[in-house]
Amino acid sequence: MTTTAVNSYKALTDDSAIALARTLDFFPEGAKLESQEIGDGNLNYVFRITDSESGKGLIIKQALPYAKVVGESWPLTLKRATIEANALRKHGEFVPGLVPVVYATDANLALTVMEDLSHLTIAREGLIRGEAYPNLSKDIGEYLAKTLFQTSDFALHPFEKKRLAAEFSNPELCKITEDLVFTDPFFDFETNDFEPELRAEVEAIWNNGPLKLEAAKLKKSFLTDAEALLHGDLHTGSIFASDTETKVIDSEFAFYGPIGFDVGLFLANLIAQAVTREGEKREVVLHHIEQTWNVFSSNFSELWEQQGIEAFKDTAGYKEFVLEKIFQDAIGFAGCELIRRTIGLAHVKDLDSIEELERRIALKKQVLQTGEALILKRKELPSIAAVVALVEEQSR
Ligand code: SR1
Ligand code: MG
Repeated sequence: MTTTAVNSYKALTDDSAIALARTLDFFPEGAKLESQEIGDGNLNYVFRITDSESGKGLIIKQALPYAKVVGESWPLTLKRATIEANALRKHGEFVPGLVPVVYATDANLALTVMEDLSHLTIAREGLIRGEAYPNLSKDIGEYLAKTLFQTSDFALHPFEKKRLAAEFSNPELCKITEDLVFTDPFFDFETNDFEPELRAEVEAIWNNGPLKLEAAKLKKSFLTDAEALLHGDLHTGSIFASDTETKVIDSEFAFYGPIGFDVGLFLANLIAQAVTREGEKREVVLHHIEQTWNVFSSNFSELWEQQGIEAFKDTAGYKEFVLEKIFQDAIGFAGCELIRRTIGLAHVKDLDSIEELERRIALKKQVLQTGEALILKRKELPSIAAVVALVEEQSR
């Protein structure tokens, strides 16, 4: 299947989603099709179409012309559907087993038709229920290394890299991140959302000059460091998982940005999960944090040695310099993500679903402190083990 026929934009319903699915060369003629809207994200509708006899299914994702999380008062480009489909396809060239197959797209209807992954669970949901997902960090470490290295100047001809950077120009979605991750939580802006019990800690952030200076530097890196084609929103809600499989979805925020951003977002969301756990179950997530970085850096290093095209690739210390920058950026971005997921517009269920107020507030204060420490100490932390030790220190 390729691009479907030209249509003008109209929000899909269950009936029109089924009608559209029938036009694709996927289900047998006359199949009894059912549709269910299963989207639980902030921005889109997601229809699962299934053949009730065979159980075979596909997903039709439609971008809405506004952000669902806020409503029609926040208009949002439909071009993000094309960005998402093209990013899935581009990343799929390097990690075919770790992203869904895209069957068809329609730019006018802002649709992406893709592989049904309903046999898997959104990693955030499973992790909240206490799942371990033994392959998660190995798979995401590999996903990060391969997608980011192969779309960078270390692997691509400069003309091709700049062509891709132009193709994936994504100003509106980047603006969401620039505001919600890097700006609003550091000021008294009305998009912020936090419990009154956190006001003293939040005001301390707004008044912390050295912290704001480091946040400004990280924002500048996000704005200007066009290093690789990022996923752009790699939190645990953008990943489907089981004990044996991992698939990265939802790449509508894709753009050319700093490599450490994808790494840091994933690490932050693991940290936000780890703090809610105790004992062995916590160890599992702490191990995922270490393993993500270790698998990423060893795969990236191997790709550098075997496939790197940079003239300076064998210059002593250059690879180490590049990996050190990625590490420090990742830790700083992780700090920003932890702060915004606690006091900004879009929270994480890992923390918000804790019913007991006293425990929820205590953990949120801890997450804020961890976020601040990661931002401020990112250049002093010598290893991922030191990051895990810092997370543990904040829990005491
Ligand atoms: C208005 S969108 C809010 C958040 O949801 C997305 O998944 C991104 O993380 C964004 O910051
Ligand atoms: Mg998303």
